Amino acid sequence: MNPVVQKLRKIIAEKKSNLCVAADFTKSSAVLELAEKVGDKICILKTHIDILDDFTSEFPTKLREIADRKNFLIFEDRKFADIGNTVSLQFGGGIFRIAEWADFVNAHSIVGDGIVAGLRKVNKNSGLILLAQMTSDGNLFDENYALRTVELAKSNSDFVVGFIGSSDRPEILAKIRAAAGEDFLILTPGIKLSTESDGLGQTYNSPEKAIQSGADVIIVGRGIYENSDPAAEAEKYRAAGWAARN
Ligand code: 5BU
Repeated sequence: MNPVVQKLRKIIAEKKSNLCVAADFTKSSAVLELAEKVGDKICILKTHIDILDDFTSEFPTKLREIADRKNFLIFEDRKFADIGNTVSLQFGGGIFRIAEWADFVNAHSIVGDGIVAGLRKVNKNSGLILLAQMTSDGNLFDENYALRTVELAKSNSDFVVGFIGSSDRPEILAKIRAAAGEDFLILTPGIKLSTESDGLGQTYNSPEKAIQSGADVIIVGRGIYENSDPAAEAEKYRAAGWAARN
C-alpha cells in the first residue's frame, strides 16, 4: 500500500475526520487563512493551484508548514488528462511543480495506462486518484467507465490509491466500492448540508448519503468557505461525516 494512504488513515482516525475542504480561492492568503481556520477539523485540504492569481513558489511551502502543524494532507485537484510524456512535464514542472508538494493528485482514466506511467515516473510518493465519476450534472461517466477505471487502478495499485466518486449516482458509487475493495480510497465532492444547486451544474448531496454509499472522504468547498464562520461550519461537516460511518 502507498504510504500516503496509511498516513491519511492515521490522520482520519486521530482527528475523527473524513472531511476534505476545497479551498477554491484566487488569492494565496485566502487559502492559507482558511487552512489555519479549518486545519484542525480536516484530514485533507484540496487545492486548485492554477486559479491563484498571485502564485509564488513560497505558497506551497507555507501551505505545507500549516499542513504539517495541523496534521492534514494536500490534494491538488489537477485532473491530468494527456499522454504520459505531457503529464509528466505538467506534474513535475511548470511554475507550480505540483510533484514537490502534493500528497495526492488526480487524473482522468480515459487516457489509459500511459497517464499513470507518466505521473509515476515523476513522483510515486504522491498518491494518484482516478476519476471514476464526476459530480457535474449531465456528465458522460457511466457504470462501465467507472468499473474499468477500477480495473486500471487495480493493475497500478503501487501508485493509484483511490477514486473520485459521486453520491449523485449512489448505485454506481456502491459498485465502485464493491469492485475496489476496502484498500482504495473513495473521495466524494458535491457535498453540502443544504443541497440547493449552484446554477452551474454542480450536484449536491449530504455527507450521510456519500458515506453510506461507500465514500471514505467527503469534499466540501462553498458549504464551508462561504460561511461567515468556516471553522464552526467545518466542525458541523466533520461531525456529520464521522457520524455517518457504519
Ligand atoms: P463546492 O464548492 O463544494 O461545489 O466545490 C467542489 C470542489 O470539488 C471544487 O473544487 C471542484 O473543482 C471539485 N470537484 C467537483 O466538484 N466535482 C468533481 O467531480 C470533481 C472535483 Br473530480
